[in-house]
Amino acid sequence: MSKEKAFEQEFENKIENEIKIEPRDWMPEKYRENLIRQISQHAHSEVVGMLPEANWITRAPSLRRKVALLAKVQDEAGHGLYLYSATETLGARREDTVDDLHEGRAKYSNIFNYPSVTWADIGVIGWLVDGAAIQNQVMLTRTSYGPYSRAMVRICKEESFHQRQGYEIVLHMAKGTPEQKEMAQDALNRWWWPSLMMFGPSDKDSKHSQQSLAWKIKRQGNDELRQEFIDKTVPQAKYAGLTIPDPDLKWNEEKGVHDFGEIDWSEFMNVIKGNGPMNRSRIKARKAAKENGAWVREAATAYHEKKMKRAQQKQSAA
Ligand code: FAQ
Repeated sequence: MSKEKAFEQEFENKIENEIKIEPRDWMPEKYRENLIRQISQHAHSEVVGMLPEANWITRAPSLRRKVALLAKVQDEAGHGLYLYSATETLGARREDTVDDLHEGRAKYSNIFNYPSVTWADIGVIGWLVDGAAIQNQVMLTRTSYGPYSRAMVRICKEESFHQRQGYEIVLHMAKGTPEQKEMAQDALNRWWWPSLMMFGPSDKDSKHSQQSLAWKIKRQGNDELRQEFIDKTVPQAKYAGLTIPDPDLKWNEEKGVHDFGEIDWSEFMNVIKGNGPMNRSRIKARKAAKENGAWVREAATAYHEKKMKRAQQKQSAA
């Protein structure tokens, strides 16, 4: 058996036996590339995802709400950092990954290209967007690549807190004044369908799913996760007294799941191609953050270099 074949066999055995692939292990080039694609796009989603919520930090209706929102937005930054670090363990350079986002070569979640226009949107983002993120990411704690799987364990714990804080805002508004309830319903109307799109295209149109499932990068298909999310969320909407904006939504007694209406995939394609309501504004904000933070990176590099030089001098003097 050639050396390459033996490595391949060992890799396949590990996948088969649920043994994590670690950064120094041999892996097929396509496995590495697919992971960098998925993890970096996930990282970009976390970082771009800070923007619609950050929009409301200064206008949060109470100190308690402000503290929770601040903590949530900071958590998302942390998630982005763990995930960028995970791509670095695969040989990607952070500068290149970030440039890919800024130059439109990399995608990020469709959902963050919609505006957050009222306070109720912050509740609905936590409830639905973090809810969908958890639904998708719990399976990723069992992904075959070690650093990604370990990052996902912590991320999921934090996302659960985010989902709770969002649903609490929604409940509060839905049980509040008629105006507040109307705001909550309006936010649900606008975020429902884009949230369902977060799970990606239908399995039959998903170009990466088959291989990603075989390599256990993904552990469940897009449609299965979407269905589970709908089945969990419908009773939550009912409990809040809100209506899911889908006239075709109904319980299917035979299958034990909810049937739901047609998703507008042309809207999804349009948004992920860069033509959603907020795409340009989101990338502009990320580019500005990079430019405005240049002095911090320079100062940190200068400090690090000075520290290294001192350590070297000390070592050669000893
Ligand atoms: N948006 O073949 P598939 C969050 C692209 S984190 C944009 O099915 P795959 C936290 C896909 O990249 C949310 N593009 O792809 C938070 C591919 O294009 P490519 C992000 C999408 O990878 C909450 C093409 O379509 N979560 O919300 C989307 O097997 C609140 C074909 O699709 C993750 O990234 C989409 N929704 O399955 C932060 C989780 N869906 O790359 C702040 C990890 C698909 O060939 C506030 N990622 N595309 O050019 C995954 O699990 C997978 O990547 C999927 C897509 C399931 C998203």
